Amino acid sequence: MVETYQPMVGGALSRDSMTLSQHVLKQLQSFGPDAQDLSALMNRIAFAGKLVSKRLTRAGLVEDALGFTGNQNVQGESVKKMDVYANDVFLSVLQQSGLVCRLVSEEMENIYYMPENCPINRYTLLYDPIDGSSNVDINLNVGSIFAIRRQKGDDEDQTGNDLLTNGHEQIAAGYILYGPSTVLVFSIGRGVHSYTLDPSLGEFILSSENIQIPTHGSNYSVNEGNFWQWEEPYRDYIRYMHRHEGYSGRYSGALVGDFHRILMQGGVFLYPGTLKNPEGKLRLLYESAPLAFLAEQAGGKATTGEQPVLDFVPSALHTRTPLIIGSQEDVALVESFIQERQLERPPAISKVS
Ligand code: AHM
Ligand code: MG
Repeated sequence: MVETYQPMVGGALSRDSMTLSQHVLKQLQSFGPDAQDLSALMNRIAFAGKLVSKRLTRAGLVEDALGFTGNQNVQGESVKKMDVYANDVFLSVLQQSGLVCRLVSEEMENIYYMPENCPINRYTLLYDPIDGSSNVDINLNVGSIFAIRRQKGDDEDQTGNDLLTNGHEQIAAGYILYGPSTVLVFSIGRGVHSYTLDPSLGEFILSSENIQIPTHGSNYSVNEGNFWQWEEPYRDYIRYMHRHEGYSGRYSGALVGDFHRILMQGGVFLYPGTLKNPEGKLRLLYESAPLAFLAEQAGGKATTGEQPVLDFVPSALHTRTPLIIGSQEDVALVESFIQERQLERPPAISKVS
């Protein structure tokens, strides 16, 4: 009888060789056209991440990688050269893919159409090419955030109105964290998984499967420099944190990095409204909603303080929302301060007819 060969390193090797696209197909349990599309799309996003990662790694050594462009984006923020580079990388990589018809980016005022792709496929990519741009010039972590939506209708008049819908319409969402290693975290609605870029292979390899946010963590992440610009409930919450043992403040200035810590270790990130920006700083479609999708997939929670982030319907492409996101218990603690103050408010006087 011929003996069947038994691999000696089977378990370890099959894990080390589980690439992103293989893993997407495994999750979808299908090789059908939709699964192939999503797998190919994720592969293109991963490729964009590799290009951005490569540029960031060598940013101090090449011309024109660091600093500002001198222009402002649609939100009135100064644009960095790396913002433009990363934005164009996503455009170029997706143009070639044939898979994406429309792109919405923090760096572009209007929807970017790729008409040649529209008859073939009707996916929309919404993305923040460089999240945490203030970290770029000092070699600290930054990220890219993305969400994928399936286009509703033909959008012939190019209004993009079907995008002004809630976050449950996202079919996939994730981020790439450019830190000591480059990590891609995403969900297609079947749990949250992370993949680490192995530079020697040039491949994202599965590194954590089915990530669950701990129900409680010790970290709270917020820009306390805005303390006097917040509404009272947020100030009460921070006073509470200062007076109780067991909490650590952690704020890197890049949402992706701060959220990643919370995803892995628990805690809460918050960006409340301020006097200057009553809706906060973070944009719904390509910052808050994708991370809320991940948080919920990982057993966590995300709210605007008034409603779940995923239920929020934006009025425009670049609408902002306050964001409170992370572990169930820690988000609930912030909410309890908001509700307490609401209870204290005098009841509205009903009109007597
Ligand atoms: P950006 O995408 O323009 O970099 O803005 C988003 C970033 C988040 O990563 C971060 O949480 C926040 O802005 C930091 O803002 P601030 O400097 O006001 O704390
Ligand atoms: Mg951003």
